[in-house]
Amino acid sequence: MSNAIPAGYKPQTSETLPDYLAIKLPAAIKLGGTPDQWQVTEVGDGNLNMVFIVKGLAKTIVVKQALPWLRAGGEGWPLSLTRAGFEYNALCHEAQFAGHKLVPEVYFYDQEMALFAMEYLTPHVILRKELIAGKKFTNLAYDVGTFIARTLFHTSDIGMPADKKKALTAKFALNHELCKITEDLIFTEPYYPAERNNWTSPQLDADVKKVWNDTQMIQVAMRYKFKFMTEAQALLHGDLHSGSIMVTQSDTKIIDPEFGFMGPMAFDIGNYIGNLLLAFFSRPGWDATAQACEEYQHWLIGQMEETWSVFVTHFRQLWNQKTQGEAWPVEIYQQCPDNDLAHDAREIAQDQFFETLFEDTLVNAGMEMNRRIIGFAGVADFKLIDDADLRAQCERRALAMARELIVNASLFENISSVGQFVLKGKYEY
Ligand code: SR1
Ligand code: MG
Repeated sequence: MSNAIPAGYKPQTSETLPDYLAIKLPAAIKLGGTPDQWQVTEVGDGNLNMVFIVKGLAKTIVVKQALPWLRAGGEGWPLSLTRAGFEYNALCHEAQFAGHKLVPEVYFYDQEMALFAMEYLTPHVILRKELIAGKKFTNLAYDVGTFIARTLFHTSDIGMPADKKKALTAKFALNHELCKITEDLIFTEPYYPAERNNWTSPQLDADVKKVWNDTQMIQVAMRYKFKFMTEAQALLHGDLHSGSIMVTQSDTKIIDPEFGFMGPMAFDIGNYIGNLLLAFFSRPGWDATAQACEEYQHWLIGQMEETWSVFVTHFRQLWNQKTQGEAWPVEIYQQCPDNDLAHDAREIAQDQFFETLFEDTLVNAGMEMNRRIIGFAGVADFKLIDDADLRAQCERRALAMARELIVNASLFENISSVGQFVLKGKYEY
């Protein structure tokens, strides 16, 4: 894929989209009525792309188009159109491995127009909005945990044949522009006075300066930047925060994998856990009473613990049943079903694997928390708290916890001990 703008590329508008779709939409997708009867609304509120809802008389679809720049940065922040293709490909792979129950269906992709059309999810709402509203979801942890387990397992050397895995690595290696955004915004800029940083000022000025002088934390951050850049372990969603998940009471869909690439597994899990913790620390800004705050915070910690344990259980199951994948190969670990030695060895191998992954996950969670408070891209959980003093108090506690996760990740024995530690609240920065 090249970075040049294709000759036929044109940013779509609510006015132009019906005529375009009338020609391009596959015949099987019947919106009903004629193009002049289709209602188009631009609803994109993310940082990168245009998103249209196209409502026909019989069916509604979503159309997502990349612009040659980053939506949140304007024309001064150019970004190649190829990201639409990476997102389309990531959605296809995720559906293949995690199933359509967890991933929206894509109807078609037009490379020249850097656009694809997909299922309209209704009555789904962005999870971040629901968390801010203090809502709870019964299946969420199970759905997110299994999504992460399936996509990561099946695209790693543990679950995928080496030739296919290397081909997948090559395919997504060209998504380097979006990787660079993550490398800059998560792993670099929060740790020095970068121009794009954006924190609650003046309330957090001193806290942010402490971060810039925290050599111990910065050394870990830089080590994890290197891991992010070099550990092509599995196909990541690459931006798995609560704004990339849509929910109803009974359904969960993971959307927006435009940052997809082959990277370290801990990045996806850590990103999600980091966002649950950001929600946790924002609660005093949202709940009317201390009791309501405490109760919802316990639910969020429960989500963190359950998501991790569903992920581990599911990943282990897939590993136990595997028939391919050259890492920890079946020839060594499953020579015969009654081979207890091989069985024990597999369990030990898995324990060691999850121990490393757990520590890396905690560091990545802390990195995500820091960048959402200090860096360019904040989160609504904090940003929408009007009272800046209260917001800063919440953010300060989140920064303190992020530091614990980054610097002391290896001291946490398991996910419940992280939960207990967060709830006890004995951390200061
Ligand atoms: C410049 S893009 C900022 C952020 O928005 C996306 O959702 C990613 O999280 C990215 O880091
Ligand atoms: Mg997004």
